[in-house]
Amino acid sequence: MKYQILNAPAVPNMPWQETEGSITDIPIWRYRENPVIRRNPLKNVARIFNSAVIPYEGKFVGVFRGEQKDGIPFVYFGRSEDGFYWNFDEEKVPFVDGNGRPFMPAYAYDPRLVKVEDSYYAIWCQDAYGAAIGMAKTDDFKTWTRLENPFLPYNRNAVLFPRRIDGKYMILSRPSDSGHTPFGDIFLSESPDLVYWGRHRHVMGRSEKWWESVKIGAGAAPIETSEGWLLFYHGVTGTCNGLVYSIGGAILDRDEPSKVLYRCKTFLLTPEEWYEERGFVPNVCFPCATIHDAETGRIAIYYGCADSYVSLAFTKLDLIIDYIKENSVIRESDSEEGRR
Ligand code: BMA
Repeated sequence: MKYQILNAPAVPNMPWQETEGSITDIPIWRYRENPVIRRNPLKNVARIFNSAVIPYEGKFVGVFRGEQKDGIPFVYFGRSEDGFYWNFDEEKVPFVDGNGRPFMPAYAYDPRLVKVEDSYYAIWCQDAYGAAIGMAKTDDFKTWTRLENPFLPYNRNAVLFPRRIDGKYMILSRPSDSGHTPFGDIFLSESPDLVYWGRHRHVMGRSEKWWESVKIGAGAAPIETSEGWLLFYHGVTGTCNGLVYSIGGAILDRDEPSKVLYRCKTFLLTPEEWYEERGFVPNVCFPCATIHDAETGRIAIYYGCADSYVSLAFTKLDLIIDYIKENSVIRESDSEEGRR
C-alpha cells in the first residue's frame, strides 16, 4: 500500500465486496445486496438508519438509530458476526447516570460509537432544551453511563476522535438550530477529561460547491492515516424539492485537525439507488461509521439511506486518498487554524 492506516487493528473478517469491473470515476462502490437493514427490523421499530458500528472481539457491535412506531427516535444496540446481518436488542439502550440510576433522554438519534483507549463512547443528538449532544461511556456494552453533555444547545453531528491528540480528547461537532438547520460548519473542540470542552476551532464550512452549499456535518469517526485524518462527512444541498444529503471526503492534519489538508470538491457518493432516493425522507446518504482493515486498506462505509435503511459502500485507502488529493480544493477558512 502507498498509504497506511495508523493506530487501528487489522480486521481480516470485515464486511467486503470487490467492485464489479474497473473504476473509472469516483472510487467508491455500493454493496450489491444493499440495504443491509430493511424496514420494521424490530418489534417496536419502523426504521433503522444513521447508525454506527465497530469491530469487537472478532465480531461487530453497533448503536442504531431506531425510529419507534410512535415516530420518536432512540438508540438500540446490535451485534453481528459478519457486519452485514444484524441482531438487535428489543429494548432501548438503558442509559444510566453516574450512580447507576436510569437516565434516559427524551429521544436520541444519529448515534456514533468510538473506541478510545479501553472504553467505548456513544455520542448522539438528544433534547436538552433543544437539539444537543449526549454522550455515554461503556466498557462492556451492558452498562452505559451518561457523561455530561459536551456542548450547550443547539448542536448536532458530534464525532469523537479515536485517540487523544497531545493528551486531549478531540470532538467534531456542528452547532445548529433546533429545527432542520439551514446552515452549518464543522468545528473541533478538545477536552482533558471528557467533561470540560474548549479551545473551539473552526474546521471547515459549507462551500460554494453546490452539493454541500447549505450545511455539512461530521460523519464517521476520522480514520488516522499516514496522510492525516481521513474524514467522511455529509454535505447538503437545497433543491426545489427539499434537501439532498451526499457523502464528502476530507483529510485533516494529524496533529492539528482543525487544519484541512485536502478537501474533495466533488461528492463521493450521492443518492442514486432506490433505497437512497426513496423513503421516509428521500435523497439522503448519511455516513455514521466505517470499518477499516489496517492490513489491506479496505474501508466499509456504513450510511443511512433516505431515513429508512442502512447500507454499505466500499473503498480502499490508496484509491480514496488519491482521489481526494487529486480533486482537492482548499479555502483559507479550511487551511487556517480556525481561531478568530
Ligand atoms: C438531519 C438529521 C438526520 C437526517 C437528515 C435528513 O437533520 O435529522 O438524522 O437523516 O436530517 O432527514
